[in-house]
Amino acid sequence: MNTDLIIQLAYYTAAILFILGLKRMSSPKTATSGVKLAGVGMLIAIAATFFFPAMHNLLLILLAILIGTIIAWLGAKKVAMTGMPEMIAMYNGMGGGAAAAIAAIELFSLLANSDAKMPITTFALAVIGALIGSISFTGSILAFFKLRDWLKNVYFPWQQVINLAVLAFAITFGVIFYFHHTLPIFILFFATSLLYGALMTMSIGGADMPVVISLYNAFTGLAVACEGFVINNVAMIIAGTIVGAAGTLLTILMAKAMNRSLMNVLFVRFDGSKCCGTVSGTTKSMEIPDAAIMLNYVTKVIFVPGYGMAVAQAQQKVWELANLLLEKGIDVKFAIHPVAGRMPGHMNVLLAEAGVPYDYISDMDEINDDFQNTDIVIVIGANDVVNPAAKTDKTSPIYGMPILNVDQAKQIFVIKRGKGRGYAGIENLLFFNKNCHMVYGDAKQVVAHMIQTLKEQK
Ligand code: TAP
Repeated sequence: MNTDLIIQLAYYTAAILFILGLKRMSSPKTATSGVKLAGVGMLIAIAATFFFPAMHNLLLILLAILIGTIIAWLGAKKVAMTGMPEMIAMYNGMGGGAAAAIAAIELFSLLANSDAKMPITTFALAVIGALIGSISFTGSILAFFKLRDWLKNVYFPWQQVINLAVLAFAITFGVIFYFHHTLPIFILFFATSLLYGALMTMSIGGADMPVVISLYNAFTGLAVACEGFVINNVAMIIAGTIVGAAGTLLTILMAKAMNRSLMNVLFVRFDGSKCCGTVSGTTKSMEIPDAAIMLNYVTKVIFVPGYGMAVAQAQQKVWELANLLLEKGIDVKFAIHPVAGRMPGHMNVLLAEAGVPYDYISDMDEINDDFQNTDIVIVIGANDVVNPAAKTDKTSPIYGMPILNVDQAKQIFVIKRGKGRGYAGIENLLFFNKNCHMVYGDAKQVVAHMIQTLKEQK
């Protein structure tokens, strides 16, 4: 068998593993094996690359792989669940940057060798991949800094017009480069492309950042697919297309779950502090033991986890409390909103980590009609996803976002540390409901205290 055939077979095997892996990632039950399958696919694709006859600089490549592996391994081991979006943003940026770097080398070869020719379609794909990859690179890195709170939103006059002008310059320099292979045009093209990525992300903030990261994920996939065509690499074309399609679908789904259009996410300033009608009434608080004792007299309880549960790492304790209720014959369920937490599937991952069986977990659409027949809903560190303002307050930035109908339950306990607002930065009308009681404290400590109270009563 010749080497080329071996490489192509390996690439197709890798592509099949990517597709099967992605399919398995769509359910929490099979997600772990899906990640492993895709990882094996990536390993095969990398190994196959070494068989290219023209491959040289092997030592440098191996060194780069070693450094990358160590950094990624240590980073992934250390990262907290709450830091996952930042990590995804960083890896995304690296993918976009790598695609742009491939394009830079291909385009630079036109500069370095005046006899070199590139068909117009290949050139166009190289330039498009370079543009999208560069945008994803700087955009994702800025997103990383913003999620870390190292950078605030930046606004300036005529922002959108200036941003679009920079994008128009980048495209123009890309076109000019086809006719004039000169170093200044080459540099201007990449500089404006990279600048646009940074400018585009500067003003996006608040609840929109994870949607933008998902969009950059799609961009990275597209850039990789474009460069796959340029260097004739099947694995890059297939993997890039899959990532591009999956990222696009995820972006649309997330925007929909937050009731924001993509245009709105990208071009309209999200500012929760400047909105919403005034809230009348007061909130009522309840002592932890009192809340725990009330759980003895109910038949149905729904837990609603949110970002605060992730911060407190309370998932094990919550499952322990749920088990105590199950032992008492109480019907227990967990309700998950599609954008609870800070990334898609955030709550599913935490509950799976705590060992909560999938049968106890319901999606919003499945469970939303059940709240009205529920005795007590325990909201653990969730805020925006249970805010009835989404249904009633037209001035609210989350108006129209589907929420969990927690307000319809007979009794609601909200566990949170204090008066902190949710990601959208707005007041929560639920907390002022007559059937709602605030149980203040760190989620893990509150739930532990509830468990202790229930056990002492036995
Ligand atoms: P949030 O609305 O962000 O509310 C989290 C609440 O947890 C806060 O009000 C906070 O109040 C409380 N909290 C923080 N640490 C806590 C702790 N240690 N113990 C107890 N409570 C704690 O959370 P959510 O309801 O999950 O909503 C998610 C938000 O993120 C939505 O606005 C959504 O649009 C946005 N978002 C999510 C995604 C994805 S994909 N998940 C993507 C984009 C945007 P205290 O400070 O008072 O404790």
